[in-house]
Amino acid sequence: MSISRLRFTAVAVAAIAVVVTAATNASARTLPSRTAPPRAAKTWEVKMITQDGKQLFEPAELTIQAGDTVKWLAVSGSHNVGFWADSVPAGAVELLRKAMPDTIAPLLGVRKPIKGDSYVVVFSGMPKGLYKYYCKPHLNKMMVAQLTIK
Ligand SMILES: [Cu+2]
Repeated sequence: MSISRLRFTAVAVAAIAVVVTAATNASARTLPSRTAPPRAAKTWEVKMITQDGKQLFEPAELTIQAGDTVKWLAVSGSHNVGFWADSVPAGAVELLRKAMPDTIAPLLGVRKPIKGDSYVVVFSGMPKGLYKYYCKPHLNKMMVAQLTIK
């Protein structure tokens, strides 16, 4: 074998070693996210506010995980929480109907006029996706918001 042929072989072996090392590192990097344990369920707070002539949910967009709880807290004004049956993921309506306490209509909770009161829903076993909701008394003022279960 000539010197140049030996050099070529050495370079080729080194190149293969680099590729194998890179591939091993890549799989090592992605491993933790695949094996990460599910976190404990959380409780999130969404404020229901009337302020300066406006009515709003704060935050208006929230991302949670299935099993989490959302507590809508009355801060000012009188509000409620309602979901649109056609604006939640497939299969969510029946689960949501069972999970919502004190409803005055399908998927519509009672009003909470007293500061400090809250309306609480546990999103246990709910399908992933987008859940749009509203406050019935202030729907004409666009008091709307959304939850994402990821
Ligand atoms: Cu409202």
